[in-house]
Amino acid sequence: MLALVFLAAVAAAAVQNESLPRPPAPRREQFRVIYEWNAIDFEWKSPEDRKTYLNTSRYIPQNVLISGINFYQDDLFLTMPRMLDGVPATLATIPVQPVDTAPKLRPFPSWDQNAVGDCNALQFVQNIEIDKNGIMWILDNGRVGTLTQNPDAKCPPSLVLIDLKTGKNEMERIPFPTDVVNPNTTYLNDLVIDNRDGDYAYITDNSAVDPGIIVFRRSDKKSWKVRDTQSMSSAAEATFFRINGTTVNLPVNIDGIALGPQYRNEDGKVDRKLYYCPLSSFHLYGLNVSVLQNETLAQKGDGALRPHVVDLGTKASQTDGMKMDASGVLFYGLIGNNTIAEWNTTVDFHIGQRTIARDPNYIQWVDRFSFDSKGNVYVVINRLYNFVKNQVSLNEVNYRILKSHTGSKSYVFGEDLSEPSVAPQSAAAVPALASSLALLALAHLLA
Ligand SMILES: *[C@@H]1O[C@H](CO)[C@@H](O)[C@H](O)[C@H]1NC(C)=O
Ligand SMILES: *[C@@H]1O[C@H](CO)[C@@H](O)[C@H](O)[C@H]1NC(C)=O
Ligand SMILES: *[C@@H]1O[C@H](CO)[C@@H](O)[C@H](O)[C@H]1NC(C)=O
Ligand SMILES: *[C@@H]1O[C@H](CO)[C@@H](O)[C@H](O)[C@H]1NC(C)=O
Ligand SMILES: *[C@@H]1O[C@H](CO)[C@@H](O)[C@H](O)[C@H]1NC(C)=O
Ligand SMILES: *[C@@H]1O[C@H](CO)[C@@H](O)[C@H](O)[C@H]1NC(C)=O
Ligand SMILES: CC(=O)N[C@H]1CO[C@H](CO)[C@@H](O)[C@@H]1O
Repeated sequence: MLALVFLAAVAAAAVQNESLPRPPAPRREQFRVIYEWNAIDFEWKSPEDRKTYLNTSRYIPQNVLISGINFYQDDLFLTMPRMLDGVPATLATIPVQPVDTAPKLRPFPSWDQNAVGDCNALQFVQNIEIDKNGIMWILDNGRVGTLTQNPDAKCPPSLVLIDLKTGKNEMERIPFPTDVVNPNTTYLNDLVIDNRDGDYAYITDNSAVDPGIIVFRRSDKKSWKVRDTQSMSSAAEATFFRINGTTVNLPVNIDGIALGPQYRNEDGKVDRKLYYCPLSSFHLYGLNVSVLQNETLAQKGDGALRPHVVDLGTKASQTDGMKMDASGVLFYGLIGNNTIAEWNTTVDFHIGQRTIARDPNYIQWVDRFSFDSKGNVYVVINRLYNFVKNQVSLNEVNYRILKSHTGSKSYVFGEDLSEPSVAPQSAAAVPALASSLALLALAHLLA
């Protein structure tokens, strides 16, 4: 019998300033906890295997952190970046119909294809994306132990593609050229896929020394990197994270990334907006994707992107992962506020942000979001602050997946010109209001 766990939160937004137009408040179902784990365990080949892995420190339970999440049909995928030693698999799947609130993870595509040091296998996966054609795009950093004294660039940083439609789960590995992606310093963090004009991936590289967005075009497997120091670097004002009684100082560069629906610009050309933010920043930035697709910009070096970047405004706190739905609504976390928020991109960012869930006990570091095909949004909560401080306690719940029905589907299905027909908001000269967060009523329900 499945014990579904509680949770809650709410947001009936009172319109505080009648002179500012606001969209009707969408009715949001409450978030529920559908999975929760103290520690991540796996479906082992045999009980002896588990013992051996434990015995040889190839499985250290407190070092396995869930980060990314994605759906394909009835499969749910999770990523476990190998920031520390003892992470036996970096990509895995769990059943979508939960029979257990803490299911064991099945390595994907297989145990062998998660072997550390085998460059035909996956090494370090922080995030994946699944496009509208059923292709899984896996970001493999190649370098493991990023939080240890001795990070080890075992294999070339690569994109790994799997055509999930075939059911064969064959991996196509495409290493990045070292002049675009430095294997010793890169940190391939998150990506969005644009299935137009030959299939593009836009990837955040939150390298401490050379942050940027890597553009990859699948049709000719070319890649290039664009940089903008001002919008892609951590901001000194935002490196401290205070959450659940813990403070961490993390100066982390460009991290979360989201892609808006298609729109037609003034010249009649079709474009999309890309949104991103450094983890350690209160700002959200945007630019037109057509700019990224122009590889001559990468050759022009730092500064070339600057005129095209728009600072959309500030959020109440820092954001790790974020995700856009097909109609242009952005879902994101506000880490220091234990909050999940949304922004309808047709409304100015300064006034359009809303809290949809807030809970100090259940929302402790929002990492990544995903949509399934049934109109649900899922959120990974992973208490990353405990992980980086090496204070994970296996006596507490450390990882949760929350779910809410929003009726939306992923931005990967947003290549539909009927919505929205006008360009989404750029930064407008509206004075920054105190974020709507402070105005919202909260409720905590136990079911
Ligand atoms: C690992 O297993 C071997 C043999 O089974 C045993 O001798 C050794 O003590 C074990 N090591 C640890 C750390 O448990
Ligand atoms: C990465 O580090 C290794 C070992 O220090 C070095 O041999 C290699 O040239 C470096 N690669 C790049 C692209 O800097
Ligand atoms: C992005 O495209 C829109 C629509 O064409 C245009 O109004 C805007 O100026 C562009 N933004 C930048 C920063 O170039
Ligand atoms: C690409 O950018 C260059 C400037 O770096 C510009 O001259 C060129 O027109 C752009 N190409 C397209 C297709 O926008
Ligand atoms: C949200 O968190 C930030 C710190 O990240 C804090 O300064 C701010 O007061 C919080 N706002 C609310 C409404 O809780
Ligand atoms: C977003 O705002 C527009 C009005 O600006 C509204 O028509 C649309 O329904 C809103 N979308 C959602 C999901 O609330
Ligand atoms: C200081 C503080 O808020 N501690 C809380 C951290 O989270 C755990 C688990 O939810 C709570 O039990 C603590 O009270």
